[in-house]
Amino acid sequence: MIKKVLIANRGEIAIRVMRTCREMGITSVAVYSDADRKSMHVRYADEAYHIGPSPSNESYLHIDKIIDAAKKSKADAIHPGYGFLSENAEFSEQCKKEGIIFIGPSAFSISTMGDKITARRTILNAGVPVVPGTTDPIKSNDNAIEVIKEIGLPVMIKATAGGGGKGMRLVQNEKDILPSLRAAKSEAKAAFGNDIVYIEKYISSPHHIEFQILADRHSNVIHLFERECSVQRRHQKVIEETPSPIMNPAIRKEMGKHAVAVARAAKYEGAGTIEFIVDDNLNYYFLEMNTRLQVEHPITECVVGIDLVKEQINIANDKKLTYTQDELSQNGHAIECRIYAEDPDNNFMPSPGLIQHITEPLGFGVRHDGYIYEGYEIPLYYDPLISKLIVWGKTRQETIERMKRALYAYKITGIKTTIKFLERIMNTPDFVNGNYNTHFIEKNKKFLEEEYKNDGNGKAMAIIAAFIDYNNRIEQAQQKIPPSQKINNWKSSGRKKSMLRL
Ligand code: MV4
Repeated sequence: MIKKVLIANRGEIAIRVMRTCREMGITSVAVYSDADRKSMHVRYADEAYHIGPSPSNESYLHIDKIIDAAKKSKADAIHPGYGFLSENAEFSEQCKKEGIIFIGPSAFSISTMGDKITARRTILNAGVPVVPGTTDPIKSNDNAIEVIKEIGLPVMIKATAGGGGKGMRLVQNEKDILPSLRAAKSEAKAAFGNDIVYIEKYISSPHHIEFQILADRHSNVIHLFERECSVQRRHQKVIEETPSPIMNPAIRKEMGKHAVAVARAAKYEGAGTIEFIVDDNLNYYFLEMNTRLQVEHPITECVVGIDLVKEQINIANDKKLTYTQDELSQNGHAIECRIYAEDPDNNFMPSPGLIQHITEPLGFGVRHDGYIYEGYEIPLYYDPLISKLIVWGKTRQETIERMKRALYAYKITGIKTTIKFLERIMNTPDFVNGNYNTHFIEKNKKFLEEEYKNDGNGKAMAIIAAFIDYNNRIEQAQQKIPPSQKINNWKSSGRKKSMLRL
């Protein structure tokens, strides 16, 4: 049984993992770099070990230093959080060799899904829809031209070692094929030391919808429904919500089954996420699998009522899942806003510096996962994410109103943050009526550049109209479903689900 966990991470996620450790009676061990001597995760832990200089390569990404700290502290397990070493197959393997439990999947699962061509092959064999395209590396210029003739333009050229948007090129015209191929290859070579690419049909204006899965070591695999992650800026997610406004029960069930099949095909264990792109007609395609706990996991926790870190630890302890798929349901709605130390009015320039004042939002339905405090100086070495505001509500509309209330109450001075940008999104008709895809921020650029003021003008009316539009659309979608399967998204108060899970 795990008694002591070293958290190989920093910031909000390190603290989030420590919270669950404390609930489970597990001792937590922090590691920290020079820049993080005064970080909250160090104070929050039961013990802390210095692992080196500020640059990640010499600290949080340094496998030997982290394993050393685990040995020194006599930790029996390591939780990698997200980012850093969380999807590093070698790290998972090293831990195993040293007799330390890695709270995450095997090196095999990580490398199968980390190589996108291998992932596509694996998934295709499991009968899951993948984006039409190649399952072999592109061998030459002629090969690329030949393949694109078959698939038809537009296409995406993607690096097999890529993911999250790196080493990717959209090709719309024939004359751009070879230059784009070259660019994708050299970008991939520089970023990953591997220039192998594959080609996919381009799905225009997609939604990004992902499924959370849990797999134990006893062949039980379940999914915890979807997260809608289409609100993003330059491949960085800004807002996530669940349930997805475009989903219906039939598609949800189908995609959930496919998500479970992907996890089984990868011989997965622990918590993982299957990403799909979904077009306006609800055609969906596997995109990639993330073999880690994700930033946006709390919205699933709120709506499904399960502590995902607790499940990760139980699974690492060889325990069986204590519930089946049929026992899970989505209760209400949750939205996460990511707060970055960036200036939304200056092209999202990073804004590190000293926190002069912080007032965190509180109250019913509000969860705040952060790590900054007054007098703390945000270092420039790491991710600019400073906190996540997660809000739960009975209905989508209530959740949006509650999020606006929480954003209004959230004050940070000393640095620039994205709080006001998030408020503008909450007051954008396309968001309010759930009518958005991955182009949302681009499409609403003008709107999102202006300060929102509720002065009873046309803007305020447009938002009210958007709420009405959304509710009507949901009502109509529900009416197409046989009454036996109806789930009521905005009047769940009558159902026997009394526990609010936050
Ligand atoms: C695509 C696509 C359209 N068609 N692949 C972006 C990040 C990486 N995970 C894959 N991405 C995309 N792949 C095909 N065949 C559009 C995107 C994409 C995107 C995907 C998810 C979330 C946001 C996105 C923003 C732009 C492009």
